[in-house]
Amino acid sequence: MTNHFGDMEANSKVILFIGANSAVANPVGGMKHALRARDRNNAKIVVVDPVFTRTAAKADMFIRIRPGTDIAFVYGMLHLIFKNGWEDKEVIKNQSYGIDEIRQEAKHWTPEEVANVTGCKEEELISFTRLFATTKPATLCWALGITQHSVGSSNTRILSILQLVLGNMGKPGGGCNIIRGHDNVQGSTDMGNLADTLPMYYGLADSAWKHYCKGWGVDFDEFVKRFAVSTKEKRDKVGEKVKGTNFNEYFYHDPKNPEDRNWRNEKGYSLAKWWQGVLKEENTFSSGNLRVLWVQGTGITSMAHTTKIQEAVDKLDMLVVAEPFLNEVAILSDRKDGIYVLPVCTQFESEGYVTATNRSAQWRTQVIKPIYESKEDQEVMFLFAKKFGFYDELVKGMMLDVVDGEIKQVKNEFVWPDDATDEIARVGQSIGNVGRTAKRLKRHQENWHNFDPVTLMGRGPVESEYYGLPWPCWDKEHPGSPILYDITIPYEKGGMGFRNRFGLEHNGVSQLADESVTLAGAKIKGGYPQITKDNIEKVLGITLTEEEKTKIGSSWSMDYSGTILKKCREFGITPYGNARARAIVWEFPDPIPKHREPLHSPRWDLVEKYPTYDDQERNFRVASKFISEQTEKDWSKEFPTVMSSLRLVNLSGAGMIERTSKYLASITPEMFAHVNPKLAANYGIEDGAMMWIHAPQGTKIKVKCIYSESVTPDRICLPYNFAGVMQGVDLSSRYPEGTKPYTIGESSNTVTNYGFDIITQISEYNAGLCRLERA
Ligand SMILES: Nc1nc2c(c(=O)[nH]1)N[C@H]1C(S)=C(S)[C@@H](COP(=O)(O)OP(=O)(O)OC[C@H]3O[C@@H](n4cnc5c(=O)[nH]c(N)nc54)[C@H](O)[C@@H]3O)O[C@H]1N2
Ligand SMILES: Nc1nc2c(c(=O)[nH]1)N[C@H]1C(S)=C(S)[C@@H](COP(=O)(O)OP(=O)(O)OC[C@H]3O[C@@H](n4cnc5c(=O)[nH]c(N)nc54)[C@H](O)[C@@H]3O)O[C@H]1N2
Ligand SMILES: [Mo]
Repeated sequence: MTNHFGDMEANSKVILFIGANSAVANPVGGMKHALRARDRNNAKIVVVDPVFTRTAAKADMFIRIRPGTDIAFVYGMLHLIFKNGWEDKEVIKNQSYGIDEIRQEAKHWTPEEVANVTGCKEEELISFTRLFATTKPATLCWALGITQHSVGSSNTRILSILQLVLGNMGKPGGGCNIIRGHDNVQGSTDMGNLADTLPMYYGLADSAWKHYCKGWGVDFDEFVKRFAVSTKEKRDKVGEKVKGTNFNEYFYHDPKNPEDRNWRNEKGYSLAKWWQGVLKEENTFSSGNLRVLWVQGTGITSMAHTTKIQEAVDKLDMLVVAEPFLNEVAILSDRKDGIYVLPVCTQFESEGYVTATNRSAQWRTQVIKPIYESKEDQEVMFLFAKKFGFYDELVKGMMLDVVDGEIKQVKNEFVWPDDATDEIARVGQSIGNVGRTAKRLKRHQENWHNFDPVTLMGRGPVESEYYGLPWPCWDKEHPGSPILYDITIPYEKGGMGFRNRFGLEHNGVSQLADESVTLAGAKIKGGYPQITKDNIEKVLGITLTEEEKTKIGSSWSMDYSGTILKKCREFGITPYGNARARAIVWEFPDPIPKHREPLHSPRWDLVEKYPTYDDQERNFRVASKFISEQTEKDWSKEFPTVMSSLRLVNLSGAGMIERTSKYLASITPEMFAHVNPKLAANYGIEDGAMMWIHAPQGTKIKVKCIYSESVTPDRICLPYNFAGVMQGVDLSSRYPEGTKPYTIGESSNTVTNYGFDIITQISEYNAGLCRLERA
């Protein structure tokens, strides 16, 4: 999220919800502030969605598009923007790279072609584009309707490009407001609960491991022995350079010899496809089968392909579930041993900070001590580390600090969670986390009443700091950055240009901002590169002392000495550079976003014109099918109906927590799907009757048909918050005594179609196909 909800409320003149149903999913966050923006500023609210949602019911304009066609829709907007000269020519010339290619692609997307592909009306596209492009500032909000597709990552890029082209980036009331899902989902991403990077997006290269080892106070050469390592000599001799899908990522390995790999530098299995590592039925890249699954805080039945998950759970050596509620993955299998359920306490029984969708941190105090035999999450991890002999190394980082520009051990005991917070601040330089110390965050908690909820600005004891120190918060004096990429305010108030992350030039074009683009108050004029040990003297025109030279880290994000940050503060510049935003991601399969039909498309006539990607030999640790799946046959003949996900106000995620509440459960006592009466009539299914939903992979679920005009007759939508019934079979008897929730039902993820985003591997939850049958 580049901006924040208070900013949207105070400054936005148009608010687009695209692929977000905030009235249901974020009523207090996104929705309330949007409605207030309308009250305060007469802001217009527009919804672009395949379904007439509750958010749409509150909107000034609703445009219905077919699931999976957002790229076509946005190019249609760009087509009109360029044609009418509504683009921000200064931003394009001085702060962007690759917009010419976008302009070229946009030429193809005439209103006529957009209407053909997306199903919207030409007049809707035209009138909405005029409103969005000519009213400033305009903001857009997206969520899962954008990301949960095989083209999810391209979807997010084209929306960012739209805002760049219109000059809405870095402006109050503008930006891209991605309404993140769970409580602390931004924080958990920052903390690297991901298979492809160390915390704070450092990646997995050895430079990242070395940075962490330093911050943890452990020896790198010793540490890497925990991984299977091949010798460099061996690698260079037989190794082959294989291009990964992420930035600058290359693996050296002998493809024929899985033992000969440096596993620490390679992505693990993703949550979406870990089961492939157990079943090994498709190509996987690992030295053996996955044998143990440890689950701590994710529902699993909320993931796609529950029948595959079921098979995998059957085959595992061991499944561990460490959670406050019984995770229903534990009852998928009827195995009698090898499943361990560890009771973990809830957030109310623990302390620490969470990070909100706008990058603000919030400290939370323990309300009560953990009840019964439950333990806090970190305690479970500590016991694990003790058992496996690395407890000392695990906790050492909490007893270190920077003394005279070097990391040193400063005490022999740690205080949880304060010292963990300070360790995260010290190590997390890449997102500007250095200023987010426990002391400051606790002070913010004590001063809630002293912050303005609209500007986030503090007064009194928190004078001139933004609430929760939204990152980047470069150092311990920095106030945090409420709006990303705002160059009109100085460094010390949270200003910044675009980050220089992808080199100095590409195809002979400088990637730095034009000389006319200077951060307010900065002593360095125009664009400049990210600051490193090698360039600091030249860029800043200074000479470092010998002591500074020995202590300085290799770059701004790996400099425990703090030298780079200190010098940058003196010059009023951000350490990460002042660059151009790139519209071309040259490492990706689609350097500029392209519309590609879903793997199972209801429009066979468009598959040839807009085919999906080539099959992917490897992403994370597995192969994925794309074109071979898409063109196997015209799936829509047998499965004519599009299927997408729906969220419910009373249930959340895998739904176990709420379904164990009598009152919440009673609101939706059964699993169901919303079906247009016309579609249901074709199959003779009455309102409230049971029906089967069949999926292309041969799976089926039995759910209640609920008539709804919110969906058109070509599509249905269904909630994903149930489990406990599998393809018509009731699994009630498998719940340990006293753990069965008030309601159980089929998981929609039993019929979620095959399909994964080419970069992130998120599942295609929103544009699959199905067939209905009266039960
Ligand atoms: N009560 C409740 N609140 C929740 C949750 C919950 O389970 N229950 N979950 C939380 C979580 S984890 C998250 S991530 C957020 C998610 O928040 P949202 O993403 O707002 O929730 P969804 O209902 O998935 O909304 C996605 C919208 O995208 C639409 N859509 C589907 N396909 C497409 C498409 O191709 N293009 C476009 N433009 N739209 C499409 C859907 O019809 C739907 O209206 O909600 C959070 N809040
Ligand atoms: N078909 C379909 N599938 C989807 C989606 C969709 O739109 N459609 N949305 C996807 C999205 S965006 C998401 S985020 C996921 C959400 O799905 P999940 O990640 O499964 O979400 P929850 O059910 O909230 O899972 C939280 C789990 O954590 C446990 N828990 C709660 N608090 C704590 C704690 O303090 N410590 C520990 N250790 N455990 C705790 C709970 O018992 C619960 O089992 O679902 C995804 N799946
Ligand atoms: Mo989510």
